[in-house]
Amino acid sequence: MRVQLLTTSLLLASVALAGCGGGSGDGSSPAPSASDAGAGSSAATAPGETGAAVGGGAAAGTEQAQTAPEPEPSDVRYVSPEGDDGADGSEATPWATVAHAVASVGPGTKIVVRGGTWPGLEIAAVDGTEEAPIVLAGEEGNRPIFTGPVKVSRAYWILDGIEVASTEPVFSVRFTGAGSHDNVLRNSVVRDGTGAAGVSIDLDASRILVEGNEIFNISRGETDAHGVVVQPTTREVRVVGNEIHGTSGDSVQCIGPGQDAVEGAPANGVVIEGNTFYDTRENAVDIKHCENVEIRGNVMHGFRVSSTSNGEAIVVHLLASNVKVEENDISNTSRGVVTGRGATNVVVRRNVIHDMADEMTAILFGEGSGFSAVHNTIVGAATGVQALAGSGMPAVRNNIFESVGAAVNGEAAVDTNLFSRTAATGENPVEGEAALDGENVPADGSAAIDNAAPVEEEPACGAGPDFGAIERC
Ligand SMILES: [Ca+2]
Ligand SMILES: [Ca+2]
Repeated sequence: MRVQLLTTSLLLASVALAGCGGGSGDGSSPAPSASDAGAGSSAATAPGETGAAVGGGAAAGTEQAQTAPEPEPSDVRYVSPEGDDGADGSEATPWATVAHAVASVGPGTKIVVRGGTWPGLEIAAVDGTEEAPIVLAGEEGNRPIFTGPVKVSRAYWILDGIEVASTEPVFSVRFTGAGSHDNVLRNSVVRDGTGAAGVSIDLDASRILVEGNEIFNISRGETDAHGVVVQPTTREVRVVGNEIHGTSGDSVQCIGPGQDAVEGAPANGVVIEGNTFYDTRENAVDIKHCENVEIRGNVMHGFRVSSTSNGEAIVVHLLASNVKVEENDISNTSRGVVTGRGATNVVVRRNVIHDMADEMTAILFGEGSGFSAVHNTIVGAATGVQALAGSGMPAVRNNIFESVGAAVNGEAAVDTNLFSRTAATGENPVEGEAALDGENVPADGSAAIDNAAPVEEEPACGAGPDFGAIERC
């Protein structure tokens, strides 16, 4: 039995889980496997060269990497539409082109790009260093707009406060190649793309942080295009605190080798945390053959069945392995979290899945192994957990089922859940009012409080652990 400790927590103070499964769910006919039909079809095809395989030893980094305090720049240079590349790039006599600037500076330099429109850009000449990254910053309050794609193939670059509005049918922002590592895209806007993704991390790129951006209107019509795509052979990619919406595919997709992408090792160590995803034509997060993935603390809403998707907020499938789906808030979607098609070791824990569109299925386990649904709060769904044939008897424990038509369908190890306005099932059921407030937090007197199955190693507030996603203190 797996016992996992929560590393970060956006929703709760102290938490606990585990215990052992037992019992069984009530059988019912399986629903069609969540297929995300055509998932990745013509999705994130990495153009050009074929990436060499990388020994994927890196584990999913959770909270380290590029978050150390940033050194002050040792030099600041300027680029202005009124500048001159023959000048010195000082504030008084700025350069004229960004291309000249990015090829001319060294480690520790901050390049400030004045407002205006600029052509696409390749950062291919100079590396920063860990102690002295190179910053390409938009002018504050007057953000420069790049009307062509921005491609980064060197290391230790920070793109900060720019806008990329390329309508060329290629990735709008691309971190590519083994030389592209320890790079950051932050506080920026990527919009109006017509390529396979707004942002691509591909071909051996590593330690890339995409943070605090708005990425939207990335569309190829009825063909999928994603906000961010993480491709095979990459390592340690973090997508944190972004708002990604209005794509014709997913907000974030991690695509596997051979899945309409390059061959090589699967992407390894992907963290998708604290983002807001909504209103895409497919999914919020689509994880295919990638390894060591954490999807945590995101808010997701507004996903519907389309010609290439079953309307899942999160789909983990196609040989994805070691995936944690934790502490997300998922609503107004046809399906909440779906695993299957050979996925292994997927923990669905402490999510609040509520107000389902069409009152459909909150959590669906398809073919695969090592699945569990623990400490989730499921409110207002036709089906809480569906376990299809071949899903390996997933553990279903310490969840709240509130106003759910059928708590568990299929073959699952159901033990100790709270059933509120929901027919009880499984071993050791607890029946009572969850008394959830407007934020789906149990109110005083809730039957959820202190009544869940005790768990070794993990602390709980009060007399015992609470059912559902949130441990009240
Ligand atoms: Ca998808
Ligand atoms: Ca408690």
